[in-house]
Amino acid sequence: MAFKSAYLQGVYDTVCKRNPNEPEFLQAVREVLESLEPVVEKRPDLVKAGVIDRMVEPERLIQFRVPWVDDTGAVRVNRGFRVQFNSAIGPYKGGLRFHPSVCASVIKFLGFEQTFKNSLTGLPMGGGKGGSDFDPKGKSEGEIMRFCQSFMTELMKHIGPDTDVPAGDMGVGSREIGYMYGQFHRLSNTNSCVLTGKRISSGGSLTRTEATGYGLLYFVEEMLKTIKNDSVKGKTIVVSGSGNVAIYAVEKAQELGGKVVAMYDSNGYIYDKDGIKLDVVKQIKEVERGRIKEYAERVPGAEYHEGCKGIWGIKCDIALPCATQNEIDAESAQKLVDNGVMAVAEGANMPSTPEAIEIFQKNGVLFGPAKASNAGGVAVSGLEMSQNSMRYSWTFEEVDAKLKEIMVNIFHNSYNASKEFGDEGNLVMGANIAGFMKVADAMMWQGVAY
Ligand code: NDP
Ligand code: 2IT
Repeated sequence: MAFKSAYLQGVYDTVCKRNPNEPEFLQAVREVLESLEPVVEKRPDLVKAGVIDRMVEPERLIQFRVPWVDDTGAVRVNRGFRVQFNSAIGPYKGGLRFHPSVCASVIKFLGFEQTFKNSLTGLPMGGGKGGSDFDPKGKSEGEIMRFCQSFMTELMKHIGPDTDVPAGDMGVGSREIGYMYGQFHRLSNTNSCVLTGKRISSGGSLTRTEATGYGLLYFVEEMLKTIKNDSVKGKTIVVSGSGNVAIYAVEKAQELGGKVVAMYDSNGYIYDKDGIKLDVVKQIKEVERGRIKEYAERVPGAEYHEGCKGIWGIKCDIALPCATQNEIDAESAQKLVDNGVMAVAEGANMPSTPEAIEIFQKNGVLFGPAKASNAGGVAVSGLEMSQNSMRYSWTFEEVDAKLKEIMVNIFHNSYNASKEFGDEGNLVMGANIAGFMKVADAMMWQGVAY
């Protein structure tokens, strides 16, 4: 569909021309530009200053070779990336993803979205993202460590506590952050805050592990309360994925009285009508690094099904996609709607296709877009940076309270922006506009600096 504004159409056409074969990046840009239609009408000054034209072009994209030696002595080569998308409101900030699907398109869509997400947190963080097509699955501890060390040996030339502060994302958890931090620490002879998601003994923040999942549920609870005078309590919930975000989304959902009945990994899904036993999932995934199918072997009455898509056919009140991009397509969205889903909120980045989002919105399903609903992880990363600067640490309860306040504010700022710009309750539009405004303001104030 064409844009109403000829200016936005021109911006999008240029992005398409400059970034051929990058479908994920174009998808993320298109969604934001569509949300900005009412903004360009009201703010010709932003158009004149080329703010949007500048925002869709990354400030810097670094691509590098990552050589390492596997356990057989063979030399292996992977590709590393860091996109430094926008630093108008603070140092570049965003995770590192290790997954075979990583390419420039994926890293750029993530870095673009991160800019608006970080703005929504209210903390001074610009947008960045990075990673590698390295696949941690099936690698030994030694291989993971050598890869991480090689990756950081190059990445460290481009990052710093006031320049760019990476963290984890898919395939990068505490283990990988530790190996990268160790290498940076050794080569720089500093203990500066150059990564977040650190272990507590090395300057990490309490609640960072739980932050994205917990934050997602704080967002959902506030959305249900404000729009439907309802809550998570008593709701049947499906959560996709079984990694960091999914596990702590399940934990908080259960604490709030919800019943989570299904989860998956990239091989298949489990269904437990009595409610997922999270200690079993944690043991399999966090301790043993095993496969989700083992859950059904350990818990009587639980089922395992090969393949992922079937999970969206399970009847539920709330669906929380927490695995990967485009995991909910139109067909899956329609199934959820037909089964009476009332709310969908994104823990993963861009897990719903544009067609799926349209189906949710047309059918009155409350929809929390990733930029808003999964911002809790990076928010606590921001709080980790604050604590490191202060040489101080807050308690779990203190960080958790700040996280909750940030998520509640993100919901209301997004909701209020949707009202102000004429489409009350459209949180995709509201979050995009609310995130955009702060970055745009900073770019206007700083002149044509970037
Ligand atoms: P993890 O690596 O801990 O977990 C990823 C999960 O998603 C695994 O269960 C994985 O299964 C599954 N998965 C990956 N690819 C696919 C696929 N193609 N089909 C089905 N399942 C798949 O990552 P995180 O939990 O950290 O990240 C999950 C999502 O949340 C990502 O989109 C990430 O960008 C986003 N996110 C993460 C934040 C964080 O703080 N970690 C913050 C905000 C967003 P398998 O093990 O089989 O690969
Ligand atoms: O997508 C995300 O927001 C993250 N992976 C978290 C980034 C961070 O810097 O904590």
